[in-house]
Amino acid sequence: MTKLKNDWTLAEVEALFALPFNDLLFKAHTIHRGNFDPNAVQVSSLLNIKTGACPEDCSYCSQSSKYDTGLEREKLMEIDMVLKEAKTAQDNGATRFCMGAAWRNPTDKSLDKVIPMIQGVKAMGMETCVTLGMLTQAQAFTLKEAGLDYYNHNIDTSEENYSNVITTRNFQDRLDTLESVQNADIHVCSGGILGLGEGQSDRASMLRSLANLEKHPDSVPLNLLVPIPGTPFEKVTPPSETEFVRTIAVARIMMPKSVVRLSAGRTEMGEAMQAMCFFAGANSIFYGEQLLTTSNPDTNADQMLFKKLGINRQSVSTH
Ligand code: SAM
Ligand code: DTB
Ligand code: SF4
Repeated sequence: MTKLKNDWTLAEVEALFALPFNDLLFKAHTIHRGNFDPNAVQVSSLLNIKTGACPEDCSYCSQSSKYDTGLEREKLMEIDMVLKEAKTAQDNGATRFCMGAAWRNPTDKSLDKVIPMIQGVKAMGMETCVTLGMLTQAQAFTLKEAGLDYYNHNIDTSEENYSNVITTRNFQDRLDTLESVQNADIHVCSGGILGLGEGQSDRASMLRSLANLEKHPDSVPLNLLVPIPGTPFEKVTPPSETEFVRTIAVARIMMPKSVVRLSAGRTEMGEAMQAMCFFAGANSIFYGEQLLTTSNPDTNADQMLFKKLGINRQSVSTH
């Protein structure tokens, strides 16, 4: 198999962003079609297993203890409840269950409590994903042994914009965890958020950091910021719709075999916008009425949208 390109220069990525919209979309869709069934979209469901009181200061997040967002903190969820939610997600057609915790990093003790959750969800026949913050190499190996399929850890924005968004950790901390996850041979899920006050060259730089990892992330979630009252980014101007679609298209071109997820922010997107994202190369969504702490489109609306577009809900694989 030919090696996927991971030596992108910023100028090369910016040149993709600068293409006329139709040329960019045609290029991205052609690559999409060459690698995936263009009518298949993978669906993942999310569950927040530990809510709020996070010591990090991520300026977009409802769960940071630094901002008064009115969110009620909750301790780690009981396993029975987690498995009940996973069953509901599976009955609704999700093939992957992603459990998130508002931690800077898990302690070994808390990780021990998450492991039976992973094993329980896996035993139900679903793919498992967790997002628990920064990991040590040993913790990544422990998760691999527990049978974890995916670890989500977003780089969120460009290295250049990072300190405008988060000051309690740095960009390299994120890359270090991604390296530990890759070393443990767990599938990497890593992407970012659009609408964090970044410019186009930041978006190019963020995608460059993802595509220049030793191995492309298997899954690349691209979120549109869900503005949270009480956070510093409550009133940031969002990118235009075409700029969001452009970013999906550039991600598809740069990481042709990765699954690109149209993630948070879909409640603010109309059908045509979402359809354009699928055309540009998005082939996964979060499905179910709740993301972590905010809402997602209702499942009936998503089913109708898929029907209108002739999209099949299934696990996607490259060809
Ligand atoms: N605490 C862990 C961490 O930050 O890695 C895991 C949970 S954290 C909530 C998971 C991801 O959700 C973040 O990295 C960020 O990309 C995304 N996220 C959080 N708040 C968001 C928002 N308001 N809008 C869009 N995406 C958001
Ligand atoms: C990802 O990239 N987006 C998800 C998941 N990975 C963990 C989280 C979106 C959170 C949106 C805001 C909220 O619901 O709190
Ligand atoms: Fe904490 Fe994660 Fe929210 Fe940052 S994004 S404040 S690390 S829960």
